[in-house]
Amino acid sequence: MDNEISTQPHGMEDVEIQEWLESLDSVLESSGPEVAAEILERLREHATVNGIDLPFTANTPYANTIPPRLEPLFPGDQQLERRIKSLIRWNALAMVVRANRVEHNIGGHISTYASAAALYEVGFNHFFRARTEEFEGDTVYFQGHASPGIYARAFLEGRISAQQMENFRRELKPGGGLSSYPHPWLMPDFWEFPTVSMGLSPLMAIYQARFNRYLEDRGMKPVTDAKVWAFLGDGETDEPESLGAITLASREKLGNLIFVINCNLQRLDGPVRGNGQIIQELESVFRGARWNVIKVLWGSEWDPIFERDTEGLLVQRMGEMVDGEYQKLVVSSGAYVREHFFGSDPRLLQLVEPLPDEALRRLRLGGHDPRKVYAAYKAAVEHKGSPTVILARTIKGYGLGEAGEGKNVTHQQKKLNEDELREFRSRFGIPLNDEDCIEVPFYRPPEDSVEIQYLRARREALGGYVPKRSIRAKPLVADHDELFKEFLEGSDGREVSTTMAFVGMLRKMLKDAEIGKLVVPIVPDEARTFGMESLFRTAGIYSSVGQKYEPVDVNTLLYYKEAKDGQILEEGITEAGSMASFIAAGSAYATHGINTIPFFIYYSMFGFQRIADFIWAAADMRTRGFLLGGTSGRTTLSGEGLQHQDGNSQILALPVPNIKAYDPAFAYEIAVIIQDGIRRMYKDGENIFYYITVMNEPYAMPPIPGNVKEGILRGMYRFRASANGKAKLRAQLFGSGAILNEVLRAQEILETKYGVAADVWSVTSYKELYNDGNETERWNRLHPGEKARVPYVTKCLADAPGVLVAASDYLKTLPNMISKWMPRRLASLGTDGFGRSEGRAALRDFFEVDSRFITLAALHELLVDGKIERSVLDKAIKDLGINTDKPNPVIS
Ligand SMILES: Cc1ncc(C[n+]2csc(CCOP(=O)(O)OP(=O)(O)O)c2C)c(N)n1
Ligand SMILES: [Mg+2]
Repeated sequence: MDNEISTQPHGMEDVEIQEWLESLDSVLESSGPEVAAEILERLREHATVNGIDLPFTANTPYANTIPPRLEPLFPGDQQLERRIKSLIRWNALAMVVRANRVEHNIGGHISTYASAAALYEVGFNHFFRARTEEFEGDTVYFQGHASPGIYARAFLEGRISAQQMENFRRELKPGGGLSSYPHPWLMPDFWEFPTVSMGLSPLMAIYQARFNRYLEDRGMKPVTDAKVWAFLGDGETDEPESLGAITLASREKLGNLIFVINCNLQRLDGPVRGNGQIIQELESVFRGARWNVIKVLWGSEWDPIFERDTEGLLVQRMGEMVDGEYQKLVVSSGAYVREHFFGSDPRLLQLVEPLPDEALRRLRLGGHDPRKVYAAYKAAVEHKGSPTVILARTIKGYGLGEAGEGKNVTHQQKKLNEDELREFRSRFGIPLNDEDCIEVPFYRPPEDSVEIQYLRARREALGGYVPKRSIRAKPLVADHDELFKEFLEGSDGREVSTTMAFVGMLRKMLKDAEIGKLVVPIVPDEARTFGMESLFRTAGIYSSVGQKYEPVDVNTLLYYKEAKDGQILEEGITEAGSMASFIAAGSAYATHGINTIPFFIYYSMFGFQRIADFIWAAADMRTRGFLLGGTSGRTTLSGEGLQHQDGNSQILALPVPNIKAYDPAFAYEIAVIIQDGIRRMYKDGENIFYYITVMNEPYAMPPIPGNVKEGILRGMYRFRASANGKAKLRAQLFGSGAILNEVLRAQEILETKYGVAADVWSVTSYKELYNDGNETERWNRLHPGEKARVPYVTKCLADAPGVLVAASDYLKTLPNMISKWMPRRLASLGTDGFGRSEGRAALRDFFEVDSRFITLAALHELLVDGKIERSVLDKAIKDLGINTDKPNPVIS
């Protein structure tokens, strides 16, 4: 992209240019901007036809998009709003400074909010509508590092106490504190969206706005003009997720979406684009993606100067400067600005001649001028047919003066010295004397003050307070026994995969009277991989424009049906976008009061491994629903090789505290888990969500063997006991997912060939067992005087004799995690290492998790225990055809 605006056409007289400009002005005056635009477009066409090579630029000049004459009247009391904003600035600063006085290095940010105060205050006073009984409300994603300002406003609103303010970043203090950033997990009545891992919120906001449309198009919520606002940092836009879905927003014509990018030209270490112009760069990217772009660069003080500049020199000069230079101007004196900015051309100097240096220094930027910000917001909410991005120029650390305004260190500034505090106090007119002010007390004017009265009245007019999170959906009531019954009965010998079984359940859920409408199937271009294409026709693929074409496969039964009321979110190849849809759907119980139940099925290797941070955000946000890792299992997915074969995700699910992770082997296990999950999340309102791995290996699904539901849910149950209870040699074998079948084969080999009677356990969730074991240990430690509790694993194995062997399609550490609660030593088999392009049998041999290696492991354990002779093992190795010199899969 080229930031430079071509300024000197060769050989063209200035007067000639002037004439052209004047005629355009007169058209603009007499016929309006549309006609003027039409003429320009025609001129462009005419020029192209005549061989004039017009270079492409998606940029407009470095000026405000909305000219002063089109600015609406500011409807508020500007003086009063400034006073309120100043109080918020003070309290936001105070909470960080105070916190760091008490505990050095507790952190917090002053300069982000300082730069964004006007952007937020105009929103709070005039735009952000609260969620009410009658109206769904606007949805606002606050920039995470601006949280002190949002808290400080809530403090003035009387929603946050002085004690909570005092305990900013000290959440464990008696009486509670405030979380550093927006975390619904930690402050579930306040924050709605976790935004602080930068880049996630812009993408989540896009899919939220899209999901709102989905709900409307499916008749699940009324059509409203509610907006989704997302406040971002300019540095944040370098995260690939930030801009990664902007074309979806324009393609879907999301006029309900507004990005506000706080362009203070700085990030943490220094300038975002010292050698370029981040605003122009973003403008061209967003305009190229067909967004409505509104630049708010210059404050009202600049308007008369622009007016005097009939030659357009000022705009030219502004377009020439790189951000590094602009940043320097911020920290410089008026004389410096005169010399280095206006001094480049005597005609520019003349423009500002009447202004004293001090006035030059105080020429505000657009993002600090509520009138300009108001004009931009109003234009944005009135704009239809495409999303809007507002690029607002501000100063990082605005108002901090010597303490950091515009400086490279400002992001990290957490302390101010006495002089700096006094200066800040004076600049913003905080009614504290010199002595009191250095204590940095929180300041809230009395309830009956004009400030508080005004602030309350504005919020009342907008429906209440923001942000505020509440659960508005009513719990489900049905038990769904009927729905899941058939899946408990087995497949009658028919070979099906657990994926197919799941898709069968999904199909049935979609038809259910209570949850049918609520189910949101989400898939990133893998539906055929999972055998879901039959749902295309029955449930339809959501498309906001329906289907404008006759699909190529229209004559087939399972054609690709797109429909405005389609239920499936076929997101294309974007796991991140699909996850954002999952989050929007899985949190709709709070955002919209609708219990949508998302089922996001994807290639398991591209889940936790690729988009774990979104999953973490979903967890923070108390998202509900089901993630399904398809084609999972390092040796179960054959052929695909290293990048695809997933032996990791069950491990990667461990750190997410509220995710239930299951690796079921049979259809009935999945049915039990999903039915119980729906109950726990949507009837009992638990803040959990599910990760279930499903495989593509077909085998006969057995019927549920008696009373094992509790075991399935708690993580393990005895699937098949040995018939030979009297045998001397005993073993307990643990298997999960598709590897359970290998374990069952090993059970047979051990019994028939080696006289070892083995029981087989299906371990549906090592994570559940691990959590249970730890929880039990902890309780015992904290309650030494009481009867010790017993971990579930220990209870299960109390009467289970013999050696212990576990095999899974994931890392060996998974079974090892629970071995300490087992009565004896555990031998673990797993798939540590890189996958291979191979068939299942070869893969299971390579990773040493097939029935032969399970048999070998059991025999070896018996040998170690002195229960069998070495010769038995030697013979077994030969009989089983095991190559003892084979490469170690972990490191090969
Ligand atoms: C994914 C991620 N990486 C790094 C950080 C650490 N971090 C916090 S704020 C910040 C700079 C923010 O700059 P910008 O987006 O321009 O916001 P500003 O404070 O300037 O408004 C960084 C690097 C983070 N929060 N998230
Ligand atoms: Mg920034």
